[in-house]
Amino acid sequence: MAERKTGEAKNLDAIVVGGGLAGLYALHRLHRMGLRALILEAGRSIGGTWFWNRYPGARCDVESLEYSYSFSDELQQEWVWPERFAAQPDILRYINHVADRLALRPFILTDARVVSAVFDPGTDRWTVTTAGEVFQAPFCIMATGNLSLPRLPPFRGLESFKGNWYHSGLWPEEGVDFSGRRVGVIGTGSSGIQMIPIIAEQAGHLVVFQRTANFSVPAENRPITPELDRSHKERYRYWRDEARRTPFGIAGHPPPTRSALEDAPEQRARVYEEKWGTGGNISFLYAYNDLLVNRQANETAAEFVRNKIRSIVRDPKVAELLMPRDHPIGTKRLCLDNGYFETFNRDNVTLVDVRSDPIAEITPSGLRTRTRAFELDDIAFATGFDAMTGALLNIDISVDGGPRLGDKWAHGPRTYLGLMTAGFPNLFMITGPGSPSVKSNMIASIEQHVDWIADCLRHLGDKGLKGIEPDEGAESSWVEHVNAVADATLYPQANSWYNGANIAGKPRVFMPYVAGLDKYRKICDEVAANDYRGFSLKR
Ligand code: N01
Repeated sequence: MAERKTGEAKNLDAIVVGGGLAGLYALHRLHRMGLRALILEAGRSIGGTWFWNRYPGARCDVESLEYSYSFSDELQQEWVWPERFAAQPDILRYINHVADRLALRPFILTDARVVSAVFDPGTDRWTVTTAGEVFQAPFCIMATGNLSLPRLPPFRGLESFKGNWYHSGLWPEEGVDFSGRRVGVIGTGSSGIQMIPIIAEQAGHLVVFQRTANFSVPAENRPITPELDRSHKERYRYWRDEARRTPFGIAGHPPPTRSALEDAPEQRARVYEEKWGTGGNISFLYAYNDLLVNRQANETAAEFVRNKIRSIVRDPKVAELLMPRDHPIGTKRLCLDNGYFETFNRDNVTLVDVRSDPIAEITPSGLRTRTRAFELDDIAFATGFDAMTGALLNIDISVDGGPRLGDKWAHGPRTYLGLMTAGFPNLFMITGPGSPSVKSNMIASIEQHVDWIADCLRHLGDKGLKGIEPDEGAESSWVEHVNAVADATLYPQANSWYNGANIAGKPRVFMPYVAGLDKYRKICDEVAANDYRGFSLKR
């Protein structure tokens, strides 16, 4: 059944904003509790991130057998993942399968971008408005995603460009054929690094505009054999339990016990070589236990990757440009690639350093840096997202006669547990800033948050309570704690979207909680068990 448009049932028990992996599971949990809930989704269809990010080579950097819902044994048993790291079309197929299996579609409104959400303290209800419709419910759950507001740098002249341009996060559904064309890719984050090798194979010529070199390790992607599928499924409960006990919510990677500085250089090289051959970013960063907290230890891993780049890329000048030197490895999302560095050995690929020679403007026929002009038929922007807060603040969220979220967060997001923010009763965020979110297996974090929120709503219902809101004091302590945990690591040493550094003028605040999903889950459970410590419950 297609997602339906409906004019009925505008009064609900809960409104869920966003029809990605978070929104779909939230809807399912709320239905199971007998609540009337609806998803409002901006896209033409469901899938969230996996609906929009269709650029060539888009795939997940968490293994498929881990990056999937764990709440239903039926689902995890019946679904067959073709590859170790799932490609975007397979993940989107999975999401659609889940929506059908759980009969969610009649409760999803698509093409319904939410523009505002206003809480009325008199009636304890949220009024949520799309371009054409109004919905009301006592609870509003923001499942808007962490990387869902694409960011296009304000390049002069884009409107004059006669060719086609695309953003990785708004890729056309019908795909793009770059065969024989002159293509420019701007950006070398995860999205750029995934699309560049594939576009290079199609394009007549590809120019990669790199401002900051990025670390990347091989995915070592491969088909999942029927034997692996079977053996993993026989022990799925065991793997899921193990994942719950890990900081990333991902099983199969025993935590390291040694410091990188304990090993002699030859032994360290062997360890890194083995990790490089295994593939995967967790595997690599789990080579030693201090890579993300000790700069000297980190440098040993960084230099190993630089040496790999040296050995792969034939032109030493190009290799030098591709070597990251401005941040510790792993403090930006460590990219996973399929032949990224090898791509720069192709005759039809040119690397341009737009750090030393910045992009001045887009021209009708291409792009001009300060010193050179490039003729291009197509430009692909892999320039990232207004992460963590962008999608939330894109909605005008306020309390009638009270604060606006945009004003409250003017100096950076403030939340208690990344779940709620003081002054905004009954407004939940799934994987909000201040929670492990992007520093964990997103699906594991989504499930943990949705379960916590669903249990909270059940508690409120059972006790006849009208609402819940964090206390300012608890929120301030949490914000301090999130910062203190980050400050004890190397993460703040990178300019990244984790701390808003990718957006001019965005407050510089480290947003994910990096103590680990295992520790965080315990904290959330203790808060709930202690009568929602740090929250005020309203009669
Ligand atoms: O975005 P990014 P992304 N001129 O912000 C450059 C997830 N994800 O879409 O570093 C020139 O990382 C910018 O340069 P600089 C994953 O969590 C996951 O690639 O700011 N260049 C940078 O190179 C990831 O971390 C998967 O100097 C400009 C790039 O654009 C997150 O999404 C796949 C520029 C942006 O990199 C975001 O990744 C894809 C300018 N004016 C994404 N402005 C997987 O699961 C920006 N840049 C594998």
